[in-house]
Amino acid sequence: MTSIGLIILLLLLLQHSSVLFAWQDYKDYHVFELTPRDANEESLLRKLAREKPQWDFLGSRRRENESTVRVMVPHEEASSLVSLFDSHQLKHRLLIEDLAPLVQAQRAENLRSRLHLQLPHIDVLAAFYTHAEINAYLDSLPERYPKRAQVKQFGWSYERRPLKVLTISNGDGRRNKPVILIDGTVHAREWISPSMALYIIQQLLENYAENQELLQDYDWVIMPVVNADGYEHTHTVSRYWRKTRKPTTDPECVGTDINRNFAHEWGRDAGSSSDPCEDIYRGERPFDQPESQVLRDLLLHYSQRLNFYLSLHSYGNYLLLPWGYTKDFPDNYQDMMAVAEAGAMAIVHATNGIYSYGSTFYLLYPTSGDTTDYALGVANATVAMTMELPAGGFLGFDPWVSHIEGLVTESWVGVRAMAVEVIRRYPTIVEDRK
Ligand code: 0X9
Ligand code: ZN
Repeated sequence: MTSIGLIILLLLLLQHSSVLFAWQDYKDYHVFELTPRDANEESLLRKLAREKPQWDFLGSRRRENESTVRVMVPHEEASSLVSLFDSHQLKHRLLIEDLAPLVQAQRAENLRSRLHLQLPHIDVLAAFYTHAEINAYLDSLPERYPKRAQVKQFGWSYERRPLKVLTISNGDGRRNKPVILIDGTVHAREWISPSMALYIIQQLLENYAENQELLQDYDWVIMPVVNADGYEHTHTVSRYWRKTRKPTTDPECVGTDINRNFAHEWGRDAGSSSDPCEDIYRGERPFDQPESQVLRDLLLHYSQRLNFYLSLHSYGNYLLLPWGYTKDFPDNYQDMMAVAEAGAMAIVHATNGIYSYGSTFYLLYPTSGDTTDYALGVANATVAMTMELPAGGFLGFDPWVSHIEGLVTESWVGVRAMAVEVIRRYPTIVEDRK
């Protein structure tokens, strides 16, 4: 082939990028379930998770009342995994031999559910939506609610997707109210997170009559998708992707964990990784990801009136407070605990759903450079929290469409109760910030 022919072929391939970036079908991916019997085995598992970044340890003990850990591996890794676990006498069993039919079934359900989509209208309970669809919906809101909804673009993702933020008010024209700032989809595969952000938007705009009190003295600022590129990647290429899509120093490994890339106690080894192939890779420098810069700018923009920052993640039924980086507690820990308690109590009354709440370091594991620690430590948030929504589907991150309604309505009870508590405790801007 001539060199011109080769260039044309390359251009054609690029145009049809699906040829280059084919959907990962997870054919013959195995999922093992492990049951650590004591604290030693638990810490051994954590160690193995760090030594084997190519094995996807899906959180340790993350489901409510769960005493097991799940690990996903391609089939060629399965025998070395089994012999390693055997050599440590770790109890394990094969749960799923081939992930492909399940991933395929969900993909089909997702495509089917979007057949009748009439943008910019979306029905939050009826499907999971792409970043572009969510943006189209956000863009339509100021026209429908001219006095109450404002959309602003705060920047671009690495792959040049516009990152949008919605501000909701009650339209009374009063400026400088305190703010509740909520973000979603810092982690790409946690699909219930953008759905939850959208549900909150719908409650505040479309169900205004019932929620007026939440907007009387407060404005709400909502960014449903922070990690736009990663999220798109989970729709088009690889369902269980977590990080961003910016290349790293390692040509083999793409992406940084936005939730380890923030400049508050960034870079501690206990809570993040310097290895670009790991899922908790912190980047080469704080804020070397454009998406982190955008969220940082948003937090700093509102820092003078940021009474409540809430980051929506999944999964695990946790209300996680700072700090993630140290076992010490922040000064206003008890106040934040009272807010978390209001949320957990409201949920247990409504549905029997059980949430644990407390510091990330104690409840979950150490994290360093995450958005919630930054919100409290640098951006002056009065209350800062990560909400780990409940598990869904077979790996926790992948609820079926039919589960969306139960998940978001339950979680709204908690978010609403926490907002009410924040508003009650801090009726105005908190001047005396730490
Ligand atoms: O590890 C994380 O980044 C979060 N969990 S997840 O499974 N969604 O990845 C938890 C971060 C919590 N950090 C703070 N609340 N500080
Ligand atoms: Zn997350």
